[in-house]
Amino acid sequence: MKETFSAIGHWIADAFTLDGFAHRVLGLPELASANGQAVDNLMVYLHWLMLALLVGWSLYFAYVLWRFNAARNRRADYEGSKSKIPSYVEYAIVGIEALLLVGVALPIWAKNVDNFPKPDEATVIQVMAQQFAWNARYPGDDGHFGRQEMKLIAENNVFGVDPADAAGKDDIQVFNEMHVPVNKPVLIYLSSKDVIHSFKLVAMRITQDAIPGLRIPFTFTPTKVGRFQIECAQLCGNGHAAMAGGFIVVDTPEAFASWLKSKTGSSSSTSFE
Ligand SMILES: [Cu+2]
Repeated sequence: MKETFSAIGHWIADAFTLDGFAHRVLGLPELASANGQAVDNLMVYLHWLMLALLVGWSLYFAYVLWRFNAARNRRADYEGSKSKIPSYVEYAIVGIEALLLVGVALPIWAKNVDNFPKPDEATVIQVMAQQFAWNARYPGDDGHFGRQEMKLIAENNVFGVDPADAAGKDDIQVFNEMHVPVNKPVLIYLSSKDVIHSFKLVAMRITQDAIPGLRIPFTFTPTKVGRFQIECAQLCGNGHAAMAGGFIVVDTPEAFASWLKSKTGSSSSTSFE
């Protein structure tokens, strides 16, 4: 009996740690990136606040039902309560919410849109979304993307690659499955060839809209080897759901190197493997 109580006590204590609350109580999906921890923590802080409000308001509601019931109050009081406490409580809640927004949420966002890794310290990928799939391009062994030009873009050349440029000879182009090495920042330059799509990787806690005509950088650092589904987070047409056919495969550095080697020379201006 004593052990049961102690086990339950431990479970409850653990459920109220940051990680325990995120996964046992909120059931957040698996986290597989370094940048995602801050997002999960924010989720937990928000829900702790919501929980405190739920408990607080419920207690207050019960108190009011008791304090102002008909048996205790035969005649209506037209003055009502003059207490300042409700205002103070409201100010405190607004203060906590402002703190979460300005002190926690904005810094996370600012860091994610401002602190990009240097290209030579990251896995750099160009991603071109289309109805209804993902094209991806790697710079190959030389670390340089070949020349690209808008007017060269065609049905079978979504990145507008110039076949005459030698720097593009070892570029790699893949369709719907991109590999990255674990524990190294990934820097993606995202665009779209037709409508607005959105590159969502739940496990990495990353979502970025893909907008035709723009090349938008975003970054994440994968921390777990595995195969993670990419979803399109903007309704982009009648085949929208098919965009969940995109995957990021996080490899060990060795597995990534051999994958890259196996694909070298695949950029020959086709969008399909
Ligand atoms: Cu889409």
